[in-house]
Amino acid sequence: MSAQHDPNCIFCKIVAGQIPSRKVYEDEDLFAFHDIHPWAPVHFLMVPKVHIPSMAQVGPEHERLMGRLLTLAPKLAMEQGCNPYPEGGFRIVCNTGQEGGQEVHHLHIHVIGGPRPWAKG
Ligand code: D5M
Repeated sequence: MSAQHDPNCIFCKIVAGQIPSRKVYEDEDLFAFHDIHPWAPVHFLMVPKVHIPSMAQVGPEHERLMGRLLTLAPKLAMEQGCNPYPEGGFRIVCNTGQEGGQEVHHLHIHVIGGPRPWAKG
């Protein structure tokens, strides 16, 4: 792992293939995989490959990366079985910090959808 990765981070290990995941998507900057504890019919996570602890550390140098992340999310949501807007749709959640409910400190967005009711939210 390079300096841009944290050897103790579980999501860095997933990106590096050191921990198995159910991969949804991968390119040079981004990685997406199914959440291990889904609370909706569609529930996957999208992460930048580079280790950024949370949204709180995002800066101007990440504008393109964050733009790509959010632009890709709707496409993957549809591919993963979310129904089309407006009857369908999806939810994007980005827990940030302890009070934001963040458990894994590698920036990630949850993309959640499918027919309701969901287990949570
Ligand atoms: O949520 C972190 C999310 O990460 C939580 O929904 C479980 C998920 N998780 C944790 N470990 C794994 C592995 N190994 N594979 C897939 N998903 C995982 P947050 O509270 O936003 O930090």
